[in-house]
Amino acid sequence: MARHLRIASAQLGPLHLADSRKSATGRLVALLRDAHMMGAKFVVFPELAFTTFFPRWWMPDQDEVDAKFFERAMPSPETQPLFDEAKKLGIGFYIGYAELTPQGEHFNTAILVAPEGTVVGKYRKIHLPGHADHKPDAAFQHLEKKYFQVGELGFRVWRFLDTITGMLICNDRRWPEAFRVLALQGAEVVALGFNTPTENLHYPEPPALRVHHHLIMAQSMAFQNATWLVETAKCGAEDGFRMFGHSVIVAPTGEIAVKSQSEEDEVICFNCDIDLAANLKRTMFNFAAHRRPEHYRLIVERVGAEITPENR
Ligand code: ING
Repeated sequence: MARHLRIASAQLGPLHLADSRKSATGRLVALLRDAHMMGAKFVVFPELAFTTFFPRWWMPDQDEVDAKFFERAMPSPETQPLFDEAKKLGIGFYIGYAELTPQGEHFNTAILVAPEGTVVGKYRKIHLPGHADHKPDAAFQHLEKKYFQVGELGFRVWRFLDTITGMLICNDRRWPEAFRVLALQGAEVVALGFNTPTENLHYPEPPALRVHHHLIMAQSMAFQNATWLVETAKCGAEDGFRMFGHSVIVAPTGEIAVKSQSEEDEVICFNCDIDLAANLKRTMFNFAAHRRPEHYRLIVERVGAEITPENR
């Protein structure tokens, strides 16, 4: 009998600078209830789900940034209602937030919370896009390299709701290595929250092309690693700065099972056959039978591309 898990992607519309933790948590609780009515047992929320995407703002006062956007505890009194409701409904969830550790470290973090309300897994974002310097002439900033440290927990998986589940965050989906490390640990489901600007801050890029990239990456990463992939957006115009939606649940076959329609609060849900990947893992993507790591050394040893002298 194939294992099934009804998974929901709980997309969040805009959170503005003026929005409180309390109001954000209230919307997340409402999305959780919607997911429950759809029969979901696992809900994937977005990256940085309790605040606006603050890396778009240059804020030199770190104490102000810490106070306004970072969580010293998760759950905290303001976010506790989400954990209470999930426990009451018997739902496990993934959620992203800005973590400030007791040692003063700053991470873009995601956690896996069991239906009993306990945090069973933590991931700290490794691929931090954007820049650390102020770009005063740019329409907006993308200061993840300023506000966050590179995560040091690695890419890991956990036994979760009778599946092997891994976590990634946003820009990680642009780096195939991240998915492969999870798949090499047996990942069957990958949860990924994202906040992706509609506009490219570096050069003019058609917004439809950015969505195209998002969708082809999701489908190829799910297929090439024979995993379910749930990618959930925080989206819409936050203080006028638009981010795209297109939350998706992608099957190990690479097919989009369901996709969100709006750039607002919206829940999509699918009854995922976790064993759908069995044939792929046994044949086409039987890693043990087909991979040749002895030829992959450059992937680990080299950071940037290098052109050898004879090819210059
Ligand atoms: N956001 C974006 C992402 O990777 C980005 C940043 C967009 C980088 C487009 C490069 C191109 O989807 C986050 N939060 O990583």
